[in-house]
Amino acid sequence: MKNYDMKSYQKKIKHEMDDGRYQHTLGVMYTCAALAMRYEYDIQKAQLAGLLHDCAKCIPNGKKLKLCEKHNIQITEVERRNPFLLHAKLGAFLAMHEYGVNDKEIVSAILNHTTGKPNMSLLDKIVYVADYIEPRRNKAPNLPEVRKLAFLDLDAALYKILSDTLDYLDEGSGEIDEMTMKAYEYYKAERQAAAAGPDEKEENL
Ligand code: DGI
Ligand code: FE
Ligand code: FE
Repeated sequence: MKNYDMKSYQKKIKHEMDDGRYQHTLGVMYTCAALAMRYEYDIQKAQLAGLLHDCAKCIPNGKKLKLCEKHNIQITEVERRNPFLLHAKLGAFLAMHEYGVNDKEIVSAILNHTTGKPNMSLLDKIVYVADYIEPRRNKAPNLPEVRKLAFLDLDAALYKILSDTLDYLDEGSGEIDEMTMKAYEYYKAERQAAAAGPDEKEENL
């Protein structure tokens, strides 16, 4: 894989965000590296995905909508009502066009880091989980449990985060994006099938 100049990416991204967001970004970057070590993924690629995952986060919401329209990035009804969600799609676009990242796995991980999606790649999962558990995070419920789980069973951690996120949204904290629900349903079914074991799975066919 290509050798990325991490220092210059860090310098560039620092200028695009406030300090709190930059500290979160560094936390995600190093947590991605740790998960990559644990699950045998390319460490540098995981770090770069973590470093860039929120590159569009600090763009004001009105500008996010305008930039998506300008670059023909599809905006769903839910995204129009909750423009912050667009920082994932816009971030993936900017990673390619502003940061010159062509690696499809990195772009996909940025694209899917907020809602998740069905059938995520290993890097998608690493970034999604790292974003939730990085050291500076302190609001989510069950953080100590999810942090430990992330290093024991990545899919179990992913499912727990999806489930806790939906609970949080259900309490009235936000409108549920279709992709968040699809991701949750997909991993719920996958975990049920795995728990049932191969025999029962065939019986259910
Ligand atoms: O950008 P970050 O804050 O680091 O993290 P993120 O991109 O994962 O965004 C986290 C927020 O996104 C968190 O408050 C939960 C929210 N979220 C995830 N899925 C959905 C959602 N918000 C809404 N309204 N709908 C969703 O489906
Ligand atoms: Fe984000
Ligand atoms: Fe983030």
